Amino acid sequence: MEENIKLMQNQLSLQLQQISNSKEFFELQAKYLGKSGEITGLMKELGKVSKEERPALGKLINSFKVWAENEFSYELKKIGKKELEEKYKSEKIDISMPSKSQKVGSLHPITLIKKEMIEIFEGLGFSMFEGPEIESDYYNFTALNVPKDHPARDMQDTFFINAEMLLRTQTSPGQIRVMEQRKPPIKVMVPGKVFRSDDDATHSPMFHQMEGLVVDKGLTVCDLYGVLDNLAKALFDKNTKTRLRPSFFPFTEPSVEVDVQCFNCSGAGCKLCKNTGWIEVLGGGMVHPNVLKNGGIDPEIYTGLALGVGMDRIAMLKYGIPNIKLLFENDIRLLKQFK
Ligand code: 2U9
Repeated sequence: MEENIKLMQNQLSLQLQQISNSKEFFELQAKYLGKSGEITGLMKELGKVSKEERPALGKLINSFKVWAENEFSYELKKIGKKELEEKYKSEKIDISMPSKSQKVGSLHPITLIKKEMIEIFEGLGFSMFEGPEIESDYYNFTALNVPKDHPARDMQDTFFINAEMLLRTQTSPGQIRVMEQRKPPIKVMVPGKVFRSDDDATHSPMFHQMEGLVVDKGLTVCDLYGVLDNLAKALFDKNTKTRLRPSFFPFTEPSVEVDVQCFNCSGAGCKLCKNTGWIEVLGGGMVHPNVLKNGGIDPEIYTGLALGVGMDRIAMLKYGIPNIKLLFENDIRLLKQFK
């Protein structure tokens, strides 16, 4: 048996030198040190030898096993290092190769218009306020001089959550909150999502508004016109002609709607302006004294001007989008046109 062990050791020594990859290494390791490997086999045979021989032989097998384990561990390190070097060599990066082009996303048309409007309002000295999308009946209607029996409160127009809470139908409740919190002079823009039960090619149950409010001493309709005209010119073209038409909103008196001369036909009349030469883009007015009072501001001392604009409508007009639903379908064919 002693002879056998020596032979086995010489054989293993030779075989270890011949190993060229980790697959061969693990095969050889299993052959000797595995559960049914050669060295394990020697241990089993030990049971067959006489009691006298057993201790010395056991010691020999054990030291052979320790030697083999050391050799294998040394060899594994060598093989691992060699294979890693080969891997690095084969995976060398050629920095002169052209890189793979990365697909770059684009901003949504509503985001583009919102950013543009924020910049325009900032340029006119407005700061930004964002109110909650879930509002109380008080902030959305009562404080804005919309009486209890006004048609705007109708279930058909408003998404009520319960008798007291609803999804805001305009961003105006935000301006009431601003008036409650700050003293004039106030100059604030309130952008955000609004909700109305309305659904056709130009109306969506969720759309986006930007509203503005200015409260100070001595503001008049001239200031209102100045802000509206500046805004329309900044949004469309600096030479855009604007006109005001009288209108009605419960929260402003007087109230106006703002048209711009059709940018498609320069006023001659076309399909876009329905042959009128004008396109409605904004609404506005002088803040109703009741609304100022509800915001904690004395209408005998201060006056206010306010305006509202549908950002979806502006995006549709500016980018020639025929149906509002196209803005909310996330169709990549539309979105990638805004790179
Ligand atoms: C306060 C006082 C007055 C906001 C105003 C409009 C006129 C307006 C429409 C534009 C298109 C709504 O999205 S739209 O359909 N808005 O015409 N909005 S005045 O007036 C306010 C707001 C807050 C405290």
